Amino acid sequence: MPLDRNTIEQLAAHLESAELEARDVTKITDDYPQMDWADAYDIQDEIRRRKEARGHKTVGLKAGLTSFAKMKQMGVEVPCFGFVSDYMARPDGGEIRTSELIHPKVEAEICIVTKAPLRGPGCHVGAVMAAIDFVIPAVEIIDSRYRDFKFDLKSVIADNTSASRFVIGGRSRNVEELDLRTLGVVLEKNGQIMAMAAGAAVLGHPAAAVAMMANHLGARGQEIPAGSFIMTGGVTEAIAVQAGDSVNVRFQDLGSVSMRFI
Ligand code: OOG
Ligand code: MG
Repeated sequence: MPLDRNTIEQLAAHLESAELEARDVTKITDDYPQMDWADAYDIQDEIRRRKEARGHKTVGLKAGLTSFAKMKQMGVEVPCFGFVSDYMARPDGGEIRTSELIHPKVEAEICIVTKAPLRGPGCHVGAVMAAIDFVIPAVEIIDSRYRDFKFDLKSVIADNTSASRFVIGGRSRNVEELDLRTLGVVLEKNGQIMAMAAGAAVLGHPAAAVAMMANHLGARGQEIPAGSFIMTGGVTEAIAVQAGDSVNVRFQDLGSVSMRFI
């Protein structure tokens, strides 16, 4: 852990202010090239602590960069993990204010809610399947705080994996009713199909992203509690949006999730 506690806290304040003020910043590894993975997650944990101390509830966990399409788009090869807070949630069919954001992009995500805790090491797809209470679709609106959405993995982890807004919608289903690998997803913007994929785009199986998350948290002495809402990561590349755009994502067997950007 090359960064001392003071620097971790300073960088967390720096990145969280950029988020809350919708202002872009240069990537932090430019100034702290020596920072390591633990530092990056420590900065993210400090951002979470700051939000919770102000009364914001952490309402979900997210895996990011879990599909090849996303890894290729962002030029990285390893998934990352973050969280979402209560104030980031927007209703299905609702409006999202672009003036509160820097350069938003939308992602289609297959999500799960757990009914049992998951703790690594050794967590696998089978353990995750047994712990799924239900499956529900969502659209994540990511908004990197880094200029032009350009970052490396450590910088984006520190920036809470670009978490910004999310919309849960459609309908929930029991996992036994679905094949998470072949579950089709069609992402439309202004009525035009922008991207499509199946669940297997996420690490071969969306539950693999959750197993990876449990193993990652286990290495940090943490677990995924029962009752957690977890986004498994965008199945396609992320699509840029601006004021005036309407987005609708159709999920096979799970209904659709839509929103309008104003
Ligand atoms: C990082 C967050 C990626 C996903 O679903 O892949 C993410 C980014 O691309 O800005 O949330
Ligand atoms: Mg995402």
